[in-house]
Amino acid sequence: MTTPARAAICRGNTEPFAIEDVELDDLRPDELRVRIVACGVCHTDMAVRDEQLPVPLPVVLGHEGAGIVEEVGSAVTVAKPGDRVVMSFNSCGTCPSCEVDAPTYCYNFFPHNWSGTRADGSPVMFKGGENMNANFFGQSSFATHAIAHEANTVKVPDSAAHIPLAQIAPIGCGLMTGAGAVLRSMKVRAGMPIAVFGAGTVGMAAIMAAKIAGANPIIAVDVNDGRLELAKELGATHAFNGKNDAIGKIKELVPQGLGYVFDTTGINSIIQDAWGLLAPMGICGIVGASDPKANLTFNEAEFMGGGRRVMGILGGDSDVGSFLVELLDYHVNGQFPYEKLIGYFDFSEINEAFHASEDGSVVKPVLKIGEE
Ligand code: CXF
Ligand code: ZN
Repeated sequence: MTTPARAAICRGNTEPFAIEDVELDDLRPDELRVRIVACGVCHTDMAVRDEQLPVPLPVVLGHEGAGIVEEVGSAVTVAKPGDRVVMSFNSCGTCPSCEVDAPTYCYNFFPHNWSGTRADGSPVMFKGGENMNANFFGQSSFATHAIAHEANTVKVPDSAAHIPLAQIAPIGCGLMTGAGAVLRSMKVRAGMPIAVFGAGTVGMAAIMAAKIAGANPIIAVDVNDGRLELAKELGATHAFNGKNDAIGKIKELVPQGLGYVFDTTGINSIIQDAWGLLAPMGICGIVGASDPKANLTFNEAEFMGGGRRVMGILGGDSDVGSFLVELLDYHVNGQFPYEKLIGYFDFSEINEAFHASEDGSVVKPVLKIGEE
């Protein structure tokens, strides 16, 4: 017997999202049905809407969901009915990357996250009896209810019981990516200088994490002065506008070079300028969505000679479960104050929430979908 739900259907960028009736499939052993309380909006949702990623349309998006578990399959151990949970991306659990707790590099990422169905091709959602593409990032949380999986569900720890789920929801994607890039991928060392290019959700999370790691100085670069002010509130010791010779100013501030540069812009010229700032053994982390046809060039001798590294990063090398709990601990302690990035919208305002992200007026829109 299917479960009725309401979901925001994405039919591409020529039509607004429309909230319509759908039905969820019965649960498989490793699945949970979650009543969604809130879901963050991420640029990856926009990339799918704009058909820049190979996700079939129409589809139910949303991959930063949080809610209350209603029912679990027979093999689920991560949570039980009534638990508060937050969801992230899905993974197979058995490939060589998953085996070493690196699920962001899951060999089977596409079928588990972007195929519109379960990995075995079966639908998780129907609309008027017809199959509907869903299971986006193993959730599709722009809906009143979602089917999630053992691998992408995290029980909210009791230490965060007082934090509203609407505030917890966005932790499973961009925030995790920026913080994980600093703490897990690049393993930023205390006392070392870092520059973060782009002060969106990922860049801001990287700045907060750089402060946690004890990096110094922490330099934020963006073209929006408002964002630079916020970056300073969150931990940046210096903030330079990219339109005003930020590279020259960084060279002046740290003449010996930077231990780390982190690019969230995906813009070739910025990445090339950024890695030109690296000190010996410096690491350039790249995470921005770039033009798939773009290639970077670099001077081989400069890289090899100084032991410099370029590191492609997905999802901040998060292992999902323990890293999200660690980030929630930092949040509860006030060391990861990402609530300053959030603007809340009602579910019915989903189109306004997307506009607010795109015009830059809100760093992290969060849709409030149901009661806690
Ligand atoms: C993802 C990319 C793959 C790992 C987790 C995060 N980005 C989503 O927007
Ligand atoms: Zn995302």
